[in-house]
Amino acid sequence: MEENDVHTTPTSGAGLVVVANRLPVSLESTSDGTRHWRHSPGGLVNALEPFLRAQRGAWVGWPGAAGQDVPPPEDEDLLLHPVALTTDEVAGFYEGFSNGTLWPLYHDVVMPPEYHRGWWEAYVRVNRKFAQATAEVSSPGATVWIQDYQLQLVPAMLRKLRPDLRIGFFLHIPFPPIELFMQLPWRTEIVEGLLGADLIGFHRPGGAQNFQWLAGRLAGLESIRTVNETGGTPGEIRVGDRAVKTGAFPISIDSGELDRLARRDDIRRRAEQIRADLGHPKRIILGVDRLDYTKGIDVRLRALHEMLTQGSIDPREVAMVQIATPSRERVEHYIRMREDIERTVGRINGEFGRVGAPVVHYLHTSVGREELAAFYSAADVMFVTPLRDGMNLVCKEYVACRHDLSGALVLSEFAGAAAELTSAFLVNPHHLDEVKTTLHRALNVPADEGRRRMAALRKQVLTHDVDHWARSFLTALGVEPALTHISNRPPSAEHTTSDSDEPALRTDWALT
Ligand code: ADQ
Repeated sequence: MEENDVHTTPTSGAGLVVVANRLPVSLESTSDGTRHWRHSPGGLVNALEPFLRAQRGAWVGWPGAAGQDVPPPEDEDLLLHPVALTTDEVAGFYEGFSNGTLWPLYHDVVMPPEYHRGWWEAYVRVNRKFAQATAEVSSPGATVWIQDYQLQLVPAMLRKLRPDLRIGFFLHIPFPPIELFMQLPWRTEIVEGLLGADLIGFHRPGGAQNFQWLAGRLAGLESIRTVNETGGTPGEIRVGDRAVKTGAFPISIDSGELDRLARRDDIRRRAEQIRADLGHPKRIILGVDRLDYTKGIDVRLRALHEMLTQGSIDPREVAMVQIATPSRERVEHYIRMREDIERTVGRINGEFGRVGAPVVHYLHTSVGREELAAFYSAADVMFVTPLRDGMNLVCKEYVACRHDLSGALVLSEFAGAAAELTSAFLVNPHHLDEVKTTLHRALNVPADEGRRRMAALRKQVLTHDVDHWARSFLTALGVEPALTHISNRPPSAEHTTSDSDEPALRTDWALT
């Protein structure tokens, strides 16, 4: 046992604790040198903050700026517990091991992962900091829910410090194929780190299956039950006298909130304005992503370029909008990718645009929820082509905004969401000709077929929202559903009368 592992159980603290790389607030500096906290909304924050507040829970995370040790904002319903990181730790743990090793390795080595001992050491050190911070804020017997690939060692470290806790872990990115995971020099340490949890959740059953196999191979552990590919049966691994559960919990969005937003008059007017600003093209194609090489933005642009060149798309009739949030701007792969994408946009507009009428409208920015809902409402085709994606929330957001059943979704088979959204125009993003023919089909889909597909997609997205995800996970972890602040919205007529004959993917094994 390491010296740092000695810990005493506090007599007070929070009964429900979320641990994530980032806090739901970030510390920002203004030009005059003053620093202030800003709420940073996002899928995870929207999903977890309401019921954490209802429980007067705690959130442990990094405030997003190196070397800052500023007390967090006072909040009587939610204890914010910052984990301060040094500049070296940000470089080694975050930019290095998390985003230079694990991110590409877990995304099918779309870019080559780099393996550096110094990055690994920083990852271990920072995971220990998170485990210690969590041990300090958790009440006796508390439930702790650890999020994502940056914190895979925290479950075992925390269990050593606080064996009284109930620990859940959820991985938001894909768990890789076995032969890729086996590349990792620290593969056994990662598997053993995760096995400190009582429940390990993945988006897809395949991730849970791979993990179970690896637990046998690398940690010599026996699986009591294996995961069923339909997601219907959870797996269990025997670790000493504990049983570690694994299973699939596909994450989702607050679909009800987006549905209501898209129905609002001001959002509809804004969508009309967007169409007008684009020159009333016959068809608008939309891409919305973090600027990340896994998202396949280059695939979209290449397909569009070839279609324009071959004449299968008329540049006077079609406009594409690509909204790309700046992301990981100090990491080398991201710097080069941004240059490539912007060069391709320039090339397409140079060859096919006219004065005042570019074909591709590229916005390197983040937009607010209302503006995003207006863009989703304005777009005829949502173009989602990741080479690999754990889930992909953008495609679900688009569907939630299409209450009039118009619009078409082109979706990569390599997004976790493809398993649920089977009525989308599914496509292999590695096959450029297929991407082109699929985009063509989506742009020209007959109205009846389009409505039928969208109705089926909406049925899935509106009935499997983020509350459903959180409740499924916590129930499987053994937390009473009543403890969670889950809305009991009655399903709207539309949710129950879809004309789809697609069976919805069963995602709620934990409740049965
Ligand atoms: P991400 O890789 O960030 O998430 P995604 O699931 O698509 O990918 O979520 C992105 C979120 O950011 C969406 O809510 C989207 O609306 C928002 N967003 C993207 N671009 C934006 C822009 N320009 N302006 C405003 N908002 C923008 C990781 C995994 C995913 C997994 C999620 C949740 O990589 O596979 O679905 O976590 O588990």
